[in-house]
Amino acid sequence: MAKTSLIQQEIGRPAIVLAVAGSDPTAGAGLQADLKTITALGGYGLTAVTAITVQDTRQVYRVVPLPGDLVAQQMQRCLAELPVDAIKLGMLASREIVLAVAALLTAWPHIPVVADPVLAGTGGGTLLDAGGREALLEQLLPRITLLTPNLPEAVALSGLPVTCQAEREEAIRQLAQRSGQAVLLKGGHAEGAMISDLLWDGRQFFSFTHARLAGGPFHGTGCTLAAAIALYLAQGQTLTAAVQKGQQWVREGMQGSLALGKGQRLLFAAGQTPTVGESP
Ligand code: PXL
Repeated sequence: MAKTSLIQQEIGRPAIVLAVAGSDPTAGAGLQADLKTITALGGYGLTAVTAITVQDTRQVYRVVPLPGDLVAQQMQRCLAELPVDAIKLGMLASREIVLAVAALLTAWPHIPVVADPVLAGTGGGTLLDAGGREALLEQLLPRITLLTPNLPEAVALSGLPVTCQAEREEAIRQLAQRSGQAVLLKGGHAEGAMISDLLWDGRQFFSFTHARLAGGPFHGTGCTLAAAIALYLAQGQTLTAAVQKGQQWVREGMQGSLALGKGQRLLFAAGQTPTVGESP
């Protein structure tokens, strides 16, 4: 069970995170991963669905975005009634949804927003159209507290290469200029036994290096990380602590992950690994 958080001790309720994301029927990524993470870490998760995906652990077969105003309405009702401490944005699917979310967020300027700029699934499939990318850069980024691109997403969004540390810092600076705030560039897509994630907190760079875990590919690591960081920020942690603790949570999920299907492994929280028989 998660320890009682600072906010829970101070105001007598769990931290509340509003997750805005697509539905993934395997529950390894998307809204389901967000909700599982927020709950497991002692928070209360609210959800606004952006799209329905059809997928298994091997690939994405279909994506149906919901109307932008429907997404914004779901968020609006939650934000107007409940004391939301942080917002996590995942797959936004279409330009229309990006614009609706960006417009809505201007009415809630003080809530931290962690955005995972989901462009494609681990198993392929376009999860944000080209018009959506442009809207994300121009309309949504200025309202983001922390953007968490992986290397391909950083290239697609910044238009810059990210093969070495200096290039990565430059791409982060470019994106940070637009968001005005923090960027966590996840290095897992590069080759090598060590993975280096680079955080720009708005003032300086922090490098987090960890050994690559064998046994991938893993499904939903990006969603899980962003949801965990949002939850830790909601609980009152500093940005660097939230990132470090979020990385630890994803690592535990990867270490306990299960090959339940025929494709990517599904994260499973350590400590909950089945005790009967061997995990598959
Ligand atoms: O991991 C990116 C992602 C985000 N959101 C949804 C997804 C995926 C990947 O498949 O399905 C709904």
